[in-house]
Amino acid sequence: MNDLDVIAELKQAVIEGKPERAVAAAQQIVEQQIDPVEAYEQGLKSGISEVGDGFASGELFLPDLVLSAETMKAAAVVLEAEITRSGTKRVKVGKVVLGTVQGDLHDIGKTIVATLLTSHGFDVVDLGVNVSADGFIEAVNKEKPDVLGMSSLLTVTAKELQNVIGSLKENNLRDEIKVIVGGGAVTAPYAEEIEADGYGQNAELGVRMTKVLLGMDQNPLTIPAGEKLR
Ligand code: B1M
Repeated sequence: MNDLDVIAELKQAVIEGKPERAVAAAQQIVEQQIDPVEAYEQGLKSGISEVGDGFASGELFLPDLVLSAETMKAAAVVLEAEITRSGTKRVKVGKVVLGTVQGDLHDIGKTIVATLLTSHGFDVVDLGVNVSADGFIEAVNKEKPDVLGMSSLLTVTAKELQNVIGSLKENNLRDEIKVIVGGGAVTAPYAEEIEADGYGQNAELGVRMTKVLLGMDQNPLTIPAGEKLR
């Protein structure tokens, strides 16, 4: 299979909820040395987005969503291992505490952001999903990260991002760290409104934004318009 065909097969396996097929396609992607981040976005993310659209329009149901999500996670393990393996081995460049906000159980996007940050040399503390404002504050106090990253996929949980930023201020921690937000429920204008320091539309842009915030990437031209907030 050529590169495009194998990515298309990965996407189709997610849409149809076939874990074995998805894992086999992911392994083939690794064998053919196709960029695993590209395969993640064009295969896995694109496939699960179609399933999400089908769910939103009422053509698909929760069990379909669950099956496709499980399929995506099975194949993601293979691609994430390759992203980690091929990541540059270097001295740690900064520390990031990361989690999905309270009330939100979506972990797939947050996990790929964690993997990509790790492969770029960041020390990542992944708090998981459904993390309360107190949970984030406790972790910031304990880990003393350079950056706090938060993910939100649900419209109803997006306000939690603002809540956590408020808690950081109340605890006199806001000036100590940079805050970056992302996930399907977040947009660049919303990130700006809640006074986050940065927004990542996808995992790669999230990593780039993290580097910009820490002064490692000085070139504003590398950040598409609207994504550089401060
Ligand atoms: Co849910 N879900 N879901 N879901 N789900 C959405 C988000 C939804 C848009 C589907 C739809 O209706 N079209 C909809 C939300 C509507 C809304 O609020 N606007 C929805 C709903 C309604 C629900 C439930 C309420 C359904 C129900 O029970 N009736 C329920 C809520 C549960 C809860 O959280 N409390 C629910 C449950 C689930 C499953 C458990 C079945 C499953 C999640 C499994 C899991 O994560 N372990 C699931 C899934 C899979 C989805 C969709 C289809 C896919 C999400 C995903 O994994 N995308 C989603 C529709 C969609 O997104 N198109 C949907 C792939 C992932 C790689 O992308 O997470 O966006 P994403 O991450 C990206 C970027 O956003 C960015 O980088 C990643 C890589 O590019 N990014 C960051 C993410 N975080 C970042 C942080 C950063 C920077 C970048 O810096 C810190």
